[in-house]
Amino acid sequence: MKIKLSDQQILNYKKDGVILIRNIFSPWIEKLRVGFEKVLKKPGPHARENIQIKNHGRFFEDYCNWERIEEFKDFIFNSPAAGIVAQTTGSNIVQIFHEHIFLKEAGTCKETPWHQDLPYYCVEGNDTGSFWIPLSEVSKKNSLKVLKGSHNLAQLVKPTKWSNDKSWYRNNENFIDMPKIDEKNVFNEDINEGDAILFNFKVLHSTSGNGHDKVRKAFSVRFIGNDVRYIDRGEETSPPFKGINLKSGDRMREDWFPKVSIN
Ligand SMILES: O=C(O)CCC(=O)C(=O)O
Repeated sequence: MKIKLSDQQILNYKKDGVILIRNIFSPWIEKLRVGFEKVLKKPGPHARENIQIKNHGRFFEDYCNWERIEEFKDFIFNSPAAGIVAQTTGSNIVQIFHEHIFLKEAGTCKETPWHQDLPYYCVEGNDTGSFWIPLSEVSKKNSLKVLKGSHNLAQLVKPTKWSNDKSWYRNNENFIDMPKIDEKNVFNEDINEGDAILFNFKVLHSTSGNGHDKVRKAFSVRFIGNDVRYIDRGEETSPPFKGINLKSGDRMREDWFPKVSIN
């Protein structure tokens, strides 16, 4: 079913790089939970545990499983998600980039550090949209925080490895250090089941630890629109997409990143 965003939502997305869309994916949550549990049971080759210290909780992530997880594939191709990204980015072509799951056990102190997604990726462009969809009860305290307007920074911020805070790349000459986070511009809202946060790949975002007494699970899914092109970052990106065989400036290949209907 096509969802029509308001002009104000589209303007806010352009201005802030983030919007909260209420009650948009309610019919899909159960299905995404089934897919999430399948990945937990049988993680893919990219699965990562970000905490190595005993009794410090668990922060698990995995990505690029949608081709083997029917529930994720169904969501990507049949939910209103791609159509929403088409509207917020003014794109007439939307492709799936990949999906990502995150799990933080109750009592896990580890934060997801402030970061932009784009510098980890092998793409550049502005017509991007990542949905963050909670699959468990989430409050303001353990929800996603986003620095509004940070998609307009003149340069990308140096990416790091979440497990040890070391630099992701050996060569960081194209990146700047993390700017000061101005709390008054931080988007941080209470979020309910079926709601989603949509954000540009360039905005700075983070989550706190999980101080709640229940596990926190979130499903992220990332789409690319009209102006997105491949970029060779000279080193392994995240996700790595080994063997992609593109040159900087090429459109992303449709056999790996299929177009998704936006109607
Ligand atoms: O859920 C988290 O802790 C991190 C989410 C995130 O960074 C993302 O969706 O890009």
